[in-house]
Amino acid sequence: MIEYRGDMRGEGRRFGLVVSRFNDLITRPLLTGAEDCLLRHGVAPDAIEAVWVPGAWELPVALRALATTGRFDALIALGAVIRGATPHFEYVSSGMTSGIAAVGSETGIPISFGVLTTESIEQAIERAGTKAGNKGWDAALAALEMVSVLAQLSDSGSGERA
Ligand code: INI
Repeated sequence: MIEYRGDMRGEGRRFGLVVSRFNDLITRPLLTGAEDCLLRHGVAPDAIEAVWVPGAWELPVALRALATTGRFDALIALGAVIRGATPHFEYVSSGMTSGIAAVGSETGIPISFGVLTTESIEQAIERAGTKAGNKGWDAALAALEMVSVLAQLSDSGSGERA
C-alpha cells in the first residue's frame, strides 16, 4: 500500500489568514494561536499575512481574493459566530461555511476552518485559548499538514512505474 501522510514543517511555506472582527474578544486570541503555531513550525514571520474583515459573513470573499493572488500555500479562516437569540446566527453560519467550502474546492487551495460556532460566549472563550485549547492553533496545524500532503501528492506523478 502506498500511503501519504503530511508532516507539519512550515519552512518555505506561505499562509494567508482571514479573521473576522465581530466578536474580536474571541477572534484575536484565535489569530494569536494560529500565528504562534505557524511560527513554532518554522514558517517565516514575513510569510504570514492576516486580513481583517467585518464579520464571518465576509470571510469567503476575502479568502477568494487571497486565493487568487497565488501567493499562498494555504489559507486559514478565523471567526466566532455565537448563537444568541436570533435566527441571524443560522444565516451567517450557513452562508459562511458553504462559501468557504466553495472557495476551497474551486481554487484547490486548502482552507482550514478555524471559525467557532457556539451556543454561548462562554463556549467560545473555552475554545479560544482556555480550557478547550485554541481552535486557531488547531486550524493552523491542519493547514500545515494539508500543504505537506498536497505537495507529496503533486510530487508523486502519474503513478506509472518504470
Ligand atoms: N458575524 C460574526 O462573525 N459572528 C456573529 O456572531 C455574527 N452575528 O451573530 O450576527 C456576525 N454577524 C455579522 C455578519 O458576519 C456580517 O459582518 C454583517 O451582517 C455585515 O455583512
